[in-house]
Amino acid sequence: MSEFTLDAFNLKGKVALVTGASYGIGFAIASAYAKAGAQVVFNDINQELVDKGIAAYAEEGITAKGYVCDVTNEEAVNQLVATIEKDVGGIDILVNNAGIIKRIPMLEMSAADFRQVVDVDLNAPFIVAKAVIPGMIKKGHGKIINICSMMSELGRETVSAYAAAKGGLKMLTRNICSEFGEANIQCNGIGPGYIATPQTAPLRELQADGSRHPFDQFIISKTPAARWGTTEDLQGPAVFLASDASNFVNGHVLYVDGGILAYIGKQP
Ligand code: NAP
Ligand code: GCO
Repeated sequence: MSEFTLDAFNLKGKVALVTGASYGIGFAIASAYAKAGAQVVFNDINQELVDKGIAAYAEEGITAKGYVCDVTNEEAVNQLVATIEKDVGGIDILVNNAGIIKRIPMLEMSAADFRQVVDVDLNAPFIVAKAVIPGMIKKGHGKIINICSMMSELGRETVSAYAAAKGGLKMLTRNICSEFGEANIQCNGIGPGYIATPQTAPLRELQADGSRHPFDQFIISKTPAARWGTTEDLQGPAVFLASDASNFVNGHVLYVDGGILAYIGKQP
């Protein structure tokens, strides 16, 4: 048996594509990958965000390559992957992170809004994975990590489209595992709990009287850790799932939620 070393967790020589990674969770994961030795490439929806992202990575001492690409546009995604393969090399690690949410009561939500959320949060991970997998098969290995959610397991009012998409993303994760495990491609999910990013800022806004947002207080009561997660909380799990240390972990969603899914909630 070969001796275990911490080298199992390093990403030296690997090319990692993280979608929607100018800031937020994607930025934190990509930064951790760079610190673990990977060459980071990322995309975002417009040049302004990409430029801001490149500058933010540079402030961390990271030379990241950024590209403009709407992940819902299959032609643009195929072009993105071809450009990365030419500019940097074949992609070893893909994190499907780009995502949106629309918090609208179901009976007030238009079909167009529902479709837009599903397009970004579910159809796009399919499109990007489909573009990247052939190169991974040629390389003889690959890691795909889909950013799922508490809503891959739970519902709540106003997030019908998001929960449907993230539930589907959990099953897409299992299907990619099933279809490409033999090609030595591991596909897993990360299910963040409630993380303090721009996406959840509306749920944490202070009230006019200076009190905490009711939803903020609710999440604190539902989380054994009694706090919101930070993007840094996701870095170690993301490096683990991108590294050789997880080569026999496949089709799994790793919930990084401070214990929410295990807990009935603090008695009021
Ligand atoms: P965020 O702050 O909204 O960042 C999402 C990123 O994806 C943004 O840069 C966004 O660009 C980009 N994006 C959106 N649509 C895109 C498209 N069509 N093509 C390319 N890029 C696109 O979100 P976050 O909180 O960091 O979350 C990142 C991922 O984690 C999402 O999939 C989210 O569902 C998931 N998640 C978040 C939490 C949480 O509590 N924050 C918990 C569980 C899961 P724009 O700025 O232009 O929108
Ligand atoms: C919401 C939140 C959540 C988080 C995350 C939880 O409105 O309930 O935005 O959906 O974004 O997905 O894991």
